[in-house]
Amino acid sequence: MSDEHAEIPDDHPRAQSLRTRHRIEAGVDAGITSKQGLIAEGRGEAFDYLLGEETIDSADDAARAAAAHLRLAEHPVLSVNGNVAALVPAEIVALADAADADVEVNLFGRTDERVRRIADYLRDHGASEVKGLAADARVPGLDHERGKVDADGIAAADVVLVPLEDGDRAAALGELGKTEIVIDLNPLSRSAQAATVPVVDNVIRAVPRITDHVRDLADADRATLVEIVESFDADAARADAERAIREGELD
Ligand code: PTJ
Repeated sequence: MSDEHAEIPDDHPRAQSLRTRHRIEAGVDAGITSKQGLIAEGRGEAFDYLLGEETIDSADDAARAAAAHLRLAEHPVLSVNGNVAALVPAEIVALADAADADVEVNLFGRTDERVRRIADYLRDHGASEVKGLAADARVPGLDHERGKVDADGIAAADVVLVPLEDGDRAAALGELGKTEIVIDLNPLSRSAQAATVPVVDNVIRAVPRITDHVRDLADADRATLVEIVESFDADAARADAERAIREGELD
C-alpha cells in the first residue's frame, strides 16, 4: 500500500490521526477496506478526539479482562474486517500468536475478492493460516453474505474478538452464545452494548495492549484468570467511557 503518511511530520499535533486516516485511504485503494470504512474511521476519530486520543483506565481494565478471556478460551477467534486489516495487520497476527487464536476474515460488505485480498495481506504480515474463505456456516439472523462464517472458525469459537463491528452483526454473533470482545470507540454503539467485554479504545492502541496483557498472563493460573474475568464490570466500563467522552477535559 502507498506510504503517503511518511510525509506527515512527527510534530504535527494530529500526526497519529492523519496517519491512521491515510492507512484507511490506502486500504480502500488496495481493495482491502470498503468505502464505508472511510465513514467508520471518521466517526471513530471524533470519539477518539474526545477521549484525548489515549487509553483510559477502564479501557485498560477491559483489555486485561479480554486477555483473560482469550487465555481461558478453548477456541478463540480474531475477526478481521477491512478497517482492522488496514490499520493493524501485524498487530492482529501478533495477538493471534500470543493467544493461540485463529484469524478469520469476516466482512460486513462481503465479496470473495475482498476476503482473498485481506487474507493475502495478513499473510504478508506473518499470518500462517487465515480463515474466512470457506464460508461454510451461517450466523442466524443475518442476510446471506453478511452471515457467512467458517464452520471450523467463528462458528466453532467460544471467544470471538470483533473489533470495529457493525451493530447488527455484533448482536447476531453475541446471540450465538459466544463470549464477545468488542473494540469500539463509541461506548453507546450497539456493538459495545452487545459485548461481554467492551474495549472502548482505538483499535490501534487496543490490539497491542491486549497482546501485552495476554503475554503478562502467560503463567497465570486458572483461578487468577477467572477472578479477572468475574471482577470485570462491562456496564461500569461503558459508563466510565461515556463519562470520559462527555466530560473529558482536552488539553
Ligand atoms: O470491512 P467491512 O465490510 O466488514 O466493513 C467494516 C465497517 C467498519 C465499515 C462496518 O463494520 C461498519 O459500517 O461499521 P460501523 O457501523 O460504521 O461501526 C464502526 C464502529 O467502529 C463505530 O462505532 C466507530 O465509532 C468505531 N470505530 C471506527 N474507527 C475505530 C473505531 N473503533 C476503534 N478503533 C478505530 N480505529
